[in-house]
Amino acid sequence: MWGGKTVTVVFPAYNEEESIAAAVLDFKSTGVVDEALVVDNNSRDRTAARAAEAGARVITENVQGYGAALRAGLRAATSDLIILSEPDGTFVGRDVKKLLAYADDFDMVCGTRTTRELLWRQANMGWFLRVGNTVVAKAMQWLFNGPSMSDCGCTLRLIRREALLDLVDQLTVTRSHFLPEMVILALLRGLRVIEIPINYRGRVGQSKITGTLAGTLKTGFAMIFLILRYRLFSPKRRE
Ligand SMILES: Nc1nc2c(ncn2[C@@H]2O[C@H](COP(=O)(O)OP(=O)(O)OP(=O)(O)O)[C@@H](O)[C@H]2O)c(=O)[nH]1
Ligand SMILES: [Mg+2]
Repeated sequence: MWGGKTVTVVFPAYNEEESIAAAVLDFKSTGVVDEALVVDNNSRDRTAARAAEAGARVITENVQGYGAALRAGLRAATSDLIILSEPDGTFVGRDVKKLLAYADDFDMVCGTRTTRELLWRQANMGWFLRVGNTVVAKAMQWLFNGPSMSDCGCTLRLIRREALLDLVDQLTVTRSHFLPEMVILALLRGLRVIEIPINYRGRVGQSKITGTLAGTLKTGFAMIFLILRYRLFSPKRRE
């Protein structure tokens, strides 16, 4: 609970048996997380069992993809405040308090992994990823009149329930370029969005999106096309 509001953390998970229990326990140990909701996305390992043992609610999403898993989690969460994270050891549980500190004043609080002081030594955030994430984030900021943004791909973020209900049915992306659509839909609705620095650590287990240059480029270009498509074809911002 946070200021009388219930808090759920959603973890999309595809073959994360090595790290999922530690992630659930880390976030729950903050004392403010009421529910850890793991979305098992056709894992072939013991992800679901390990998550349940650690005290998470586990649901299954059969449509494969990072976006499909996150969307299923957003639909299944019933709390007042919903936080998206990853169960691969990259995010730090105590950072939820940073997101929550802004939740009274903003509808959506996004993390940024581009703050040098908060990048851990093993973090997969070399100059190419950092510059790429920032350039795409800036495009979103300028084309949609958003707040200052420096990371288009940080899963760790918070959304208030009322804001989520306003946009959840409009989310269409099932694959890895899911996050910019969530921000654009929020900005088009005139919701209050802010970005804040969070910690970013090295990953446990195998990287599935930004672990290769090909994967990074594919996701990056998909994000750019999505942003341009929304800019060219979506209705004007709602005030
Ligand atoms: N890539 C991918 N990730 C999925 C899928 N379903 C759920 N996920 C989860 O989504 C998160 C993102 O995938 P990651 O492999 O961590 O990709 P990333 O965060 O870009 O890169 P690293 O953390 O550096 O490996 C992980 O927690 C996955 O377990 C899926 O179908 N594909
Ligand atoms: Mg990851």
